[in-house]
Amino acid sequence: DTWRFALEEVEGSVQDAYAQEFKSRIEERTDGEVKVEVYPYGTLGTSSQLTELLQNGAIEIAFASPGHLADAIPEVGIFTLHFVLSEDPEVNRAVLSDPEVYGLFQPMYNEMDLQLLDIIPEGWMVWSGDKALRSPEDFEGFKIRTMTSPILVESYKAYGANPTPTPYSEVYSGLQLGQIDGQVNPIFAIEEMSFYEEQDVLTSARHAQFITTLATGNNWFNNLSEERQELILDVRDNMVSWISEKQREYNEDRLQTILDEGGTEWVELTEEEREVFREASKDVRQIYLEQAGEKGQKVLDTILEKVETAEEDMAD
Ligand code: 6CS
Repeated sequence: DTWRFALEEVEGSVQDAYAQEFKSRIEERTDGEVKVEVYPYGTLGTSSQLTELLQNGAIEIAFASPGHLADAIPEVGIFTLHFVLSEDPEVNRAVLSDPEVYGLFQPMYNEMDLQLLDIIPEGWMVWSGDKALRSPEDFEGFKIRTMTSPILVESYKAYGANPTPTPYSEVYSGLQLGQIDGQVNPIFAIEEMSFYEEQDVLTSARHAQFITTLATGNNWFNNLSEERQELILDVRDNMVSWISEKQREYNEDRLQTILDEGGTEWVELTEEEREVFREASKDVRQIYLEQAGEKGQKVLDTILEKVETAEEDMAD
């Protein structure tokens, strides 16, 4: 068998690291009976197009990030909201792999002919621009590129910005041509996509992690033998801490690469500065609920509650 695995990111990315590791574990455990072919970003299309390929069975496995997927499944837009998940990666790991959280999303994926395999953080989102973005005033009229889901536009409108949703592949040229003033992504991506070359300042507000989801076609998954299904789920389980460590390493190393090269300033917001954004982001939850309805309410309540409980548990 050949399983085609498509990435929303280029070679050398966190998604690529995941896919390469997944490939080697699957191929080893099936004694080469299964071949996993990895397709980095650019070979098959935009994120939304990859989701369509999954849905119609043209590929078997792909990453589908909520920043794009919320177009089709509004409830996953929760993962693009600011200041909802914890600042503690351990807490987020516990919440995101909680069967109850996961179980809320699975039927939504199934309805869209998808099977949800995992929800994976890829690191803190960082703002890049020609200036530091320390307050909503700094965002006034700032043309920021966001991923393509409507809820993201709202997140940045709440700060007074002028958001422009575009596919990932158009960000670099947008910056170069001055069609956008800035963008937001985890550090590893800002480095490997060369966005920093066109930007003077990186601002870290720790407002949200970049979250992706790993999915397969639903029919494809359901038609696999039980043994193969269990293999996939087992490999998935065993990769949770592996990828968590990997992304931490990638983001740390690439920040160093950017700073070593010079010409880019690194700004970390203070707690007071973050608080202003936290307040400004609150109303966006209402818009999320308008877009995601009752199921969205359930998702938001469950996640907020789980984050709180997990934070208390870890503090003990
Ligand atoms: O900004 C984007 O569109 C993309 N960013 C990352 C880090 N991964 C995939 C996503 O499509």
